[in-house]
Amino acid sequence: MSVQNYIDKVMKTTMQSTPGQTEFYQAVEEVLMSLEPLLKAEPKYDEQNILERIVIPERQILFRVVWMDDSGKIQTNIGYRVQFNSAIGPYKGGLRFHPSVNLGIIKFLGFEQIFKNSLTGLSIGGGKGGSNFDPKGKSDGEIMRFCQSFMIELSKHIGETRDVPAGDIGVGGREIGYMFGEYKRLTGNFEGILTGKGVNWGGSLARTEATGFGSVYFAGNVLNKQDDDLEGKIATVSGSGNVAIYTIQKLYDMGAKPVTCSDSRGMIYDKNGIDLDSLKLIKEANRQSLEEYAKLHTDATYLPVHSYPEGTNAVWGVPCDIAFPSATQNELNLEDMKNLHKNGCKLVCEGANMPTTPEAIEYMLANGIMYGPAKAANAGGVATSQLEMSQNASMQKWSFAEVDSQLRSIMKNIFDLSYDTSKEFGFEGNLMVGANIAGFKKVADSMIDQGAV
Ligand code: NDP
Ligand code: 2IT
Repeated sequence: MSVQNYIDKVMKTTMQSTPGQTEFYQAVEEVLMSLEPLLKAEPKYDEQNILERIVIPERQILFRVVWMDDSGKIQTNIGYRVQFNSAIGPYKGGLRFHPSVNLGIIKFLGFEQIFKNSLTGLSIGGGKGGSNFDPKGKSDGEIMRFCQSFMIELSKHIGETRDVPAGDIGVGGREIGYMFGEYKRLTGNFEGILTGKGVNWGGSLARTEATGFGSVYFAGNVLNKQDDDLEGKIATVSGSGNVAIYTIQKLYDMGAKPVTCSDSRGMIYDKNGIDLDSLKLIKEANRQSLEEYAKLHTDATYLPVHSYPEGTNAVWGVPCDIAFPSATQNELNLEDMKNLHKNGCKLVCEGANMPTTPEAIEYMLANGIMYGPAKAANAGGVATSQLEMSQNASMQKWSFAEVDSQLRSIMKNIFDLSYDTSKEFGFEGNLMVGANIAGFKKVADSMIDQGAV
């Protein structure tokens, strides 16, 4: 069978056997198409049925989460944990709490996590979980009762050497704390079963900053390869959560100027550069809308989502040298990419998972815009989670500088591996192809070593 027919066959079976999982198909198709040169060079992956195996999670757990709201009413949500692949280590990946969560979303995230984790060079398998719970507008007490109920079931499936969840959209330090407390109450054990923990109780310094910092380090590596750097660059950033905030912070450290941020209700354009202290106050401390930013900074423009030009995300209409999509999946489409191109954008570096649509990726590559794909560019978060696991296992605590320096070198290694692999397979500089092949190869070879599992 030709390689293209093999890929088509696996895509078709996936779509027939798991109907309605659109985002999952999108993630699978991107990886499988990128693997073509590898599959041509090495028939063993077809002979060993690797593609058929790798698109099916080793295990997926779906459970009811029942909790009581502040008015005494019982509320019900669905909980998920998809344990996708443990060929190179225990399952590792975040938990997402957002009303849009369904099995297809968790599977796309879990699938991407397999290859991202492999690229870090560390021993971590791929997994993801979450719930369709909406944290917006909930009191602390409601968040706590939800997290406790969620952990009552999740605790049966996780463990330091089995599966170690962390944060993602809607899950930060507060939620990790409530879940960790409940796990300890249920089992009596103080164990590193989650990462992103508080620094007083087993968390790693620099984990909070790691995804955003790592994304900027990655962009720096891409530019360095072109004898360029971040100094003086104008950057647009979407989102205003964990990843966006620390992307903005590190951009300033590296001499760049971030001029936008956004949330689900609107965006801010501040030509003077986003004021980091105001952003942290509004988002981290007070969980408010970005509209508050425009009240503090009268020079800045706030644009609500309903006034964005039809079919576009207004963040990508702002002229920039580098774009950092750092909010959510499919937030940058073909029209947005055309706008970026028209305005002279040189690099798109993905802090979020799968933020760029396939048509926009195609246009970007065809028009010479450099591309830092999510699996490589945002791997600093999970890599630092593994550094947290390492510290927990050895009962050590490393300094911020020590963790940050390891993060920097991991991001450089990921860039080099992705670049060298793209070159080896005849696609020099196409980091999407390089990252997908390099991430896949290590996992697939490990699956072959371990037999029919
Ligand atoms: P947060 O919950 O801290 O922030 C998410 C941000 O994105 C918020 O500003 C939120 O706005 C916005 N957002 C979320 N969903 C949507 C949507 N459907 N439409 C518009 N805006 C939206 O999450 P993170 O910063 O942790 O995660 C951001 C992205 O980075 C996600 O794709 C995540 O998977 C990815 N990522 C996260 C890592 C981590 O370590 N946290 C690691 C690697 C990747 P609002 O508050 O209004 O909802
Ligand atoms: O998408 C991701 O890599 C994350 N949300 C972080 C996962 C982790 O285990 O730190």
